[in-house]
Amino acid sequence: MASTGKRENPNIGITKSKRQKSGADSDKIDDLAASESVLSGFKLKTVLRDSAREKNIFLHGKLDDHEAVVILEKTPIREDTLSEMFSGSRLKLEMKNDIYSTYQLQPPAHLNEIKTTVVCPATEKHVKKYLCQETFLVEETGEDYRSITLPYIKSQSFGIQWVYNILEKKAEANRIVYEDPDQDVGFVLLPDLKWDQKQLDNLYLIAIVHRRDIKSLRDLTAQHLPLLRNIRQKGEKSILERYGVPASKMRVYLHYQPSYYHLHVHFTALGYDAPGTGVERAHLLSDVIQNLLADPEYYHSRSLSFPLRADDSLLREFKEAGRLST
Ligand code: M7G
Repeated sequence: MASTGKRENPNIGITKSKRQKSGADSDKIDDLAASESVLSGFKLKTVLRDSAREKNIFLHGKLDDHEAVVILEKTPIREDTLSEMFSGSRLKLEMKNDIYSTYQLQPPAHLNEIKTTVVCPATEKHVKKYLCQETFLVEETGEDYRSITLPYIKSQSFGIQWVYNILEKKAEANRIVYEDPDQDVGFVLLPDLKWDQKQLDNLYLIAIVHRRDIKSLRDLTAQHLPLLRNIRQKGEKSILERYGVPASKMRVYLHYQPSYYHLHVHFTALGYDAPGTGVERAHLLSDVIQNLLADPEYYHSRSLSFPLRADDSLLREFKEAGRLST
């Protein structure tokens, strides 16, 4: 994995005044202390997906009688922890042969943490999202969007209460990296759920717009150019200032289809193979801006391709409308 910079711990440099300004103390939902034993009652039903290479596992089960998805993920080893790792760990020899030997290294607990994400209560859609499945590419015309996709997302999409909680400072207020409060071109920039902020190699932030009337890329027209340019300029500047990562080391893009229909932009480290960066789903913000400059209605009229999972009901809608080539 390519390194994005030398500052290994991005939390360094977050000043107390910045934390206070973002309203951390008034945050009620982020009650971290109360969550310590939250997983002790988890009852596993199925393993949705696991990967030895990515060192993660996605589980579906029950937590206090609610459906729950739990994601466990081993995090990368940080260079700035190596000396403590070598001096403070137990080393158990597994085998030795000539010049070769392998060990089990047992580091202190705080260097051996597992990033854990809990979705509870989880909907059936959450469970399906993480289930490993065959996917199919759909080519959606502007007309398909209006007649098939739009009615579907109005009835079926994931809730976006978490987005409103962020915009209203009811959750994650202490994690905000930058905010432009303007209700037209403003946004909130903060670490994505997927990033533990322990190292820059897998840097992942999202910019969530204050406007509530833009569902996705499909709604964008030239009138949104000031908003998009603002996100790009101020997002890149804030990430440079906070983490020391320049724009040339970042991938800034939108997903189509997104999971959550409230406009947001992904900022990921260029060297990080983040989920959803393939050409069938990611649209670079710089390309989006260029396309809208060339044609103000580009995203209303153009066909856009995206993958859908085998059991996605939107796929069924496209099939029933005869819009899926087999
Ligand atoms: P997307 O393109 O709508 O869907 O991106 P995807 O999840 O299929 O990529 C939404 C982004 O928001 C993803 O990168 C999520 O990891 C992130 N995200 C989702 N939730 C529920 C939260 C949350 O509660 N807090 C934060 N900070 N990020 C979230």
